[in-house]
Amino acid sequence: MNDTIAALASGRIPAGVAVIRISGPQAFRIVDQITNLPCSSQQSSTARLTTLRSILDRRVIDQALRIVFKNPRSFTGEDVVELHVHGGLVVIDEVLELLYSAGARPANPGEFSERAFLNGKLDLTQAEAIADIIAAPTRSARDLASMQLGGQLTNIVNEIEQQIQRARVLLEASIDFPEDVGDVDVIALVAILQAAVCDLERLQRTARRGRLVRQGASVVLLGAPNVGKSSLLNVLAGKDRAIVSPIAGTTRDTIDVQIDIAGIPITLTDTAGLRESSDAIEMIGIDRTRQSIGHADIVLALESDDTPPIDLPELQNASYVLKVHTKSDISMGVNESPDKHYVSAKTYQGIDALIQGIVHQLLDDGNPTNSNERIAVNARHSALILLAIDALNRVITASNAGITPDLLAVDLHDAAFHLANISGRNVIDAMHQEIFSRFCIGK
Ligand SMILES: Nc1nc2c(ncn2[C@@H]2O[C@H](COP(=O)(O)OP(=O)(O)OP(=O)(O)O)[C@@H](O)[C@H]2O)c(=O)[nH]1
Ligand SMILES: [Mg+2]
Repeated sequence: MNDTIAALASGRIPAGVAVIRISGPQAFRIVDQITNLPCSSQQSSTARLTTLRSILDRRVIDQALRIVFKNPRSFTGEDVVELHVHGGLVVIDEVLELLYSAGARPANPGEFSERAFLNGKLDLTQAEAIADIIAAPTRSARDLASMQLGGQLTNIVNEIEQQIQRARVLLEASIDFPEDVGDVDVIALVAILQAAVCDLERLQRTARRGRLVRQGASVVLLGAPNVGKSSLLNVLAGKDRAIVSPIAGTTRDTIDVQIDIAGIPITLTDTAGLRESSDAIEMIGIDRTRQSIGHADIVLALESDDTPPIDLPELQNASYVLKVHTKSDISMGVNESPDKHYVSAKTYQGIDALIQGIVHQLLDDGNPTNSNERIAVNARHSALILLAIDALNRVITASNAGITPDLLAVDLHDAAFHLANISGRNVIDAMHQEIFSRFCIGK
């Protein structure tokens, strides 16, 4: 990180203002070449109006607001300058060219955050949270990411790591100082580890919600022609997106609508009604209907009194099927069943319950606390948590089987290593500090 990087930090241009960010040991020297007043003379974290000039002929390029952040009190921990220029393409290009010719290089994607991480300004979960905030498709996703940026996840993982450190201290003391400490207290060791596994499993159960809130879910409407798929899609979407008609076979192709249900970004897909057909275009549509089942998190299988039932082998492969009886306003109520949702696109009867059923199915993985968690781990955290749980379970089994402490220590070290990778912290340092703070090594 001896070099200095520069890039446009703000979004789509043209815009009123664009922010160009420069970070690195030469940031002030480089910016000084295109402004008159030296950066070092400006108080840190303050803004100042300044004229940007070309290096060779001192031609005026733009008026900019310059904010100077002196290291280590900056986002990256390095010297940082932000130039708020007028947000036109030509201005931005010219300023960046000048900065590059003065010694900066173009920043790689995520490089400012990477520097913040390497300089200890952010841990990995916080760096990920920044990316999540930017990509958040819904307010719920943004809320989750904000929590993570605030260090919520890191704090929880830290607490679990401390439990594991306590177990490691117990174990390593009996390895290093057997005369002083004696045999490992297996009951105490296992109790600590079981508590840690329990906490990790609780965290792990938030992964499903994390995936749904970050990446969204797919809900596909399926059924015979005229069963009311397009009508239901329009009601759920709150707008007339798909054409509705009494003519069977109206929808010929799949139609996607993005909706937000309980903070989960959902792609709702209307499909061509399933029936035997000799119409070439309708058959292509029906083929697409079948394909969409494979990608669906939930299939809404629609039936009504006035259309034939569908019997589709592909439905066996669908991850989840919710049965929906449509047109409840004109239904005769024959064969009523508690495991079906009765809805009407005309009177809206049963629509709220259907939405709740969808949310429940998406979020519920057998854990009642799941949907109320204020954090939700991502796929990377989840993979590391699973590795840590495996390692801890190995230690628990081996401890109960009377395996020697030095062998247990290997798996315990692994568990701590995987958890430290969640935040990206150096586990060895933590371990040393823990041991020296608890034992007086005076002899
Ligand atoms: N009474 C009543 N009629 C409905 C309801 N939902 C749909 N219909 C009617 O049923 C007919 C078919 O509705 P669509 O929503 O187009 O059905 P579809 O399943 O999309 O049909 P295809 O696109 O042909 O596969 C239309 O005449 C709708 O007005 C409902 O809840 N109650
Ligand atoms: Mg339709």
